[in-house]
Amino acid sequence: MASASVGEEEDNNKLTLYSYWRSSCSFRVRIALNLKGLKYHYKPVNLLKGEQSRPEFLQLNPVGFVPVLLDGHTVLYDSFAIIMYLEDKYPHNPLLPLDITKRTINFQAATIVSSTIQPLTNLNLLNYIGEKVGPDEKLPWILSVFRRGFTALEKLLKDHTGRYATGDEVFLADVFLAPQLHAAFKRYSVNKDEFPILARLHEAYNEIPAFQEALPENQPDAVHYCIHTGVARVPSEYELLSTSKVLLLSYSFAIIMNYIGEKVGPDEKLPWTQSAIRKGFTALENLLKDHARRYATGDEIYLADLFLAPQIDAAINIFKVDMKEFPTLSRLHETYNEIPAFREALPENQPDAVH
Ligand SMILES: N[C@@H](CCC(=O)N[C@@H](CS)C(=O)NCC(=O)O)C(=O)O
Repeated sequence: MASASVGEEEDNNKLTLYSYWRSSCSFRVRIALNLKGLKYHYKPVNLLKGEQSRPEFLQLNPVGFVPVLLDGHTVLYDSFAIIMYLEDKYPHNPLLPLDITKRTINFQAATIVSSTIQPLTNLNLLNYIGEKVGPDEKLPWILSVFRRGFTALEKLLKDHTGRYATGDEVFLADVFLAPQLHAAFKRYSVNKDEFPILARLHEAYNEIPAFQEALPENQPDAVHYCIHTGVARVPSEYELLSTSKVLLLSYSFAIIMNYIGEKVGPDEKLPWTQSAIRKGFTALENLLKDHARRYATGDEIYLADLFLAPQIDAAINIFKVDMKEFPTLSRLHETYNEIPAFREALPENQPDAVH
C-alpha cells in the first residue's frame, strides 16, 4: 500500500506517512492504513541519524517522534490519535467492535501496549540507560518491560480471544499488539512459551496481508543485517529515499523514575522527569495554540482536558516544573481549578491523601 514519493508529483489528496521501518508506532499506523485499503506515500525518518530532531521534522511533530500522518494539509501525530482519525474519517472496515465490552478490551489492550510497554522501550530512554547505567543494561530492562506488559495482556485477553485478540475479526487491539509482538519475538527473542496466547496471535497476524505488508523488513527504508558479519546491507532505494526531506501524557513515569533512582542515582530522578515533562508540554503548547479557548479545544470540556488537568497539576505541584514557557497550559490549569468536577478529583481531596 505504501509508495515512495521521491520523484513523484506531490498529491495533496493523498496520505503521507512519516515513518521509520523499525518503529512499532509507525508499524501500527501502517497496519491500520492497509486494513482500510488506504494508499499512502512513505517518507522515511531515520531515527538512528536523529532525523526526528531536525527543525523541519519538529515543525510537523514538536515531540520529535514518528509516526506523523499528513492528510492533505492536516498534520497528525501520535499513533493512537492517527488511528482514531482514520477510523472516524474512513469508517469502512471498522477497527472497533460495536459490543461495548469488546470495545473496552480493545482500548485496554491498545493502552497497555502504547503506554505501559512501548514508551518504556523508546530509543531516547534506551540511550539514556545505555549512557548512564551501561550498554549491557538495555536488554534486561527491555525484557522486564515486556514481561510486565505481556503478563497483563495474557490475563486481559484470556476470556476474549478467538482467532484474533477479541474474537474472529481483526480490531484495534490487534493493530497495537502485532508490532509489539513482532519486536518481542523476532527482535528480542522473548520466550514464546511464557506467553502462549500472544505467541498464537503473533502467528495469526503473520498470515494477514495487511500486516505482512506493514512489517518493518518490508519497508523501503529497511536495513537488512547480514547474519554472519552483523554489517548492514542498505537497499539502493533506501539511499535514494533518505536523501529526500523527510500524548505523551501516559508515560509510565513511576516505573522509569524508580529505575533511574536505583540505577543512576536518586538525584537524577527529578531532572529526568522535568525534562520529559518539558518536552511533552512544548508539544502541547504548540498543538493547542490554535484550538484552546476556555478549555483545551474550545469552550466545552472534552477528553483532552481530562488528560491535561492531572498532568499539569502534577508538573506544578509535584515536579515543580517552571511553567513560564507554557502560558496556555498555565491558563488551563487555573481554569480547571475552578470546575467542581475537577477540584473534587484533585489528589489532595481524596480520602487516602497524605497531608
Ligand atoms: N505515543 C507516540 C509515541 C511515538 C514514539 O515513541 N515513537 C518512537 C518510535 S516507535 C520514536 O519516534 N522515537 C524516537 C526517539 O526516541 O528519539 C505514538 O504512539 O505515536
